[in-house]
Amino acid sequence: MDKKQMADLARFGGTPAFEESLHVGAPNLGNRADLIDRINGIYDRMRLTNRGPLVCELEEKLAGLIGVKHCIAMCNGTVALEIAIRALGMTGEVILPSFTFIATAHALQWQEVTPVFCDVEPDTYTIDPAKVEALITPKTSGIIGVHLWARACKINALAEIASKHNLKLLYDASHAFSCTFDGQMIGRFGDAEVFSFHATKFFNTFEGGAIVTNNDQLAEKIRFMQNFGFAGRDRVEYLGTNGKMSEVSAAMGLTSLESLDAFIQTNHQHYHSYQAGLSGLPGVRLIPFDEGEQSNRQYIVIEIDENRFGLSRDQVLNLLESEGVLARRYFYPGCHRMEPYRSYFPNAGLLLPETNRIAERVLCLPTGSAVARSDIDMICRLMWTFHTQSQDIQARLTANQMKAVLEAEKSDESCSEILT
Ligand code: T4K
Repeated sequence: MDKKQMADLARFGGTPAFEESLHVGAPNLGNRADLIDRINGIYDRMRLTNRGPLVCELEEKLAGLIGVKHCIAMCNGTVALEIAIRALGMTGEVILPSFTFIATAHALQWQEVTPVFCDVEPDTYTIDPAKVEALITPKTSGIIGVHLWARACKINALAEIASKHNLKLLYDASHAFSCTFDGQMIGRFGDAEVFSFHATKFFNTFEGGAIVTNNDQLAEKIRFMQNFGFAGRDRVEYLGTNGKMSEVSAAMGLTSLESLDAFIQTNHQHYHSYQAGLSGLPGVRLIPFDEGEQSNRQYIVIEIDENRFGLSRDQVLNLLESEGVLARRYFYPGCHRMEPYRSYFPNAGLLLPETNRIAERVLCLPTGSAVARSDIDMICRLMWTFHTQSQDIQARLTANQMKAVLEAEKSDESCSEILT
């Protein structure tokens, strides 16, 4: 199907390009038979959770892959963040980017630690080290950097600030499993790093996550805290919670690990297909990856310049949705414009100009093994048509809006006629 004219677009009466919707976050699935074999083993052993053999095996494999001393598998990334924050003794205020998934901020607020939102820098869209120091107060206990969309933060600069001010440094590496910074695996930096292995991540354990660290004492504390604080059968040493990963999740993780290279290869191919298909398209920038680093490329992110493209990011989102492409505005509108932070800090946005700017411009497109090369070619062709037809589209959308306003006014008038 080639959609060249405005009338071909689903928004204006054409047939949608995709009968079945394409998602950002459709899971990558490993070998079904291998997963079922592992689940059969769980049945036979009758060991379902509480650090069973599959969890231990997964932890060992992940620690080996990353090159860290300790990997503690968790029930999800959010609880992993909460436990890491508590185990590190973060209190008072912690500086983090607003441009992240809401879980990063909630993990602090949930423990009554105040998230202090820092702006992001324009090249990596990660926390801007140049703006961190100005936010440090006597109450600041730490910094959380987020390796957004699998692109590392400015790790060296953050480490320097943390060390100078004696702050804890935690990384939310939810997007960055199997990526490198300066040739070293993400997971080795800061006091600890946290991964998410949620179903929507390129490597998943259904739900899951992990904390990795080289600090022996911290690792021990985290292990206790994820198991209600138990340090022995009848001995509780810390305030703890239940953050354990189940055996079935570990079975999925071990199975996913066996396909890790294939998942990454597919993401790389998809990235290059998008690169080729969108090359030269005015007003669209595909967020680049450092070719010198290893990256999972699990997010395909485009930035749309409305003036050059002819349509706003939200108009593109809407047109794509009509075609069955469920693109996502990760992470619009920024944590500071979501509750409870919007009410707590109504003026936070004044210090976040870059966050506000990019939150209006970025869009994540489908990738991963559920997406075919031909799907990407179609998405790119649609993007070209949106651009070439943008003037007509704008005119039609404006006319539709006017019509809707007039109709609403008319129905208001007839209502007041009835009432009088
Ligand atoms: N820090 C950062 C920086 C994060 O990005 C995240 C999570 C966390 C911390 C917290 O980690 P976890 O506690 O989640 O482990 C999704 C994920 O739920 C979330 O894990 C992820 N980040 C975030 C970026 O995306 P939603 O609400 O956008 O997901 P949802 O349910 O709309 O799923 C996206 C699409 O994926 C759906 O349209 C359909 C498809 N999908 C989803 C699931 C769950 C499937 O096809 N199959 C599935 O099983 O948050």
